[in-house]
Amino acid sequence: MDVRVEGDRELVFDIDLAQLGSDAAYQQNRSSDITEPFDKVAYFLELKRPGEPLHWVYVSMDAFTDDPAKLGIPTVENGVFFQQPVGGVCCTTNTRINMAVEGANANLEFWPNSYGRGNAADVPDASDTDYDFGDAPSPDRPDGYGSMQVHLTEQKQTVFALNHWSQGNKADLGIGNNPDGNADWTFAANADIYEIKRLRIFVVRQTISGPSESNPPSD
Ligand SMILES: [Ca+2]
Ligand SMILES: [Ca+2]
Repeated sequence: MDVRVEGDRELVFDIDLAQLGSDAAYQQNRSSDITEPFDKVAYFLELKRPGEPLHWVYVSMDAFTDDPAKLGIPTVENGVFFQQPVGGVCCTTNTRINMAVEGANANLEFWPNSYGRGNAADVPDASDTDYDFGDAPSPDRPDGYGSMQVHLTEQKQTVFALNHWSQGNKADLGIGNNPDGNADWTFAANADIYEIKRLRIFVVRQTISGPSESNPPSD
């Protein structure tokens, strides 16, 4: 596929997921340095298991907020809560998972709450009985399990999932649908299988029309 940078990309957060815990420390937090408006946002997750190549997924999408601070890991303190569709999604990965798309639709499940299996947001074709791309955050458990998931909606494909980050190396973490359990990695408790786990989050300003920004960072 045609992958090229269309526009100007600026780092907002750089997060070593090995450092996760009840107090998520970011290696870089530039959210207060982002002063110009942006059109797109992008998430770049790299995971490496011992003895295997580094795997990555890069997904960009139409900006769903104008506040860069709201692009980070959802907590009660930062008020990040997005349960909604997003458009203009481009996704590339070096895994074998088929999720290369341009201009697709995705849906976000970003919240700090615990959640149930019900398809509370009526995401098309999501399940009421499985943890998947349509689940139900619990209003009475706001400081709960936590979900940070991007899903390709029509493809029923988890792009990436980071759940239960307060558990640090027993957080749930994966690219694509989990082949061995809940598709959205709920209860996988597997973050410790990765020796490298790094999430970078960007804002992007598109400068030319055409295929959307879909090229991961090269460093
Ligand atoms: Ca569900
Ligand atoms: Ca889910």
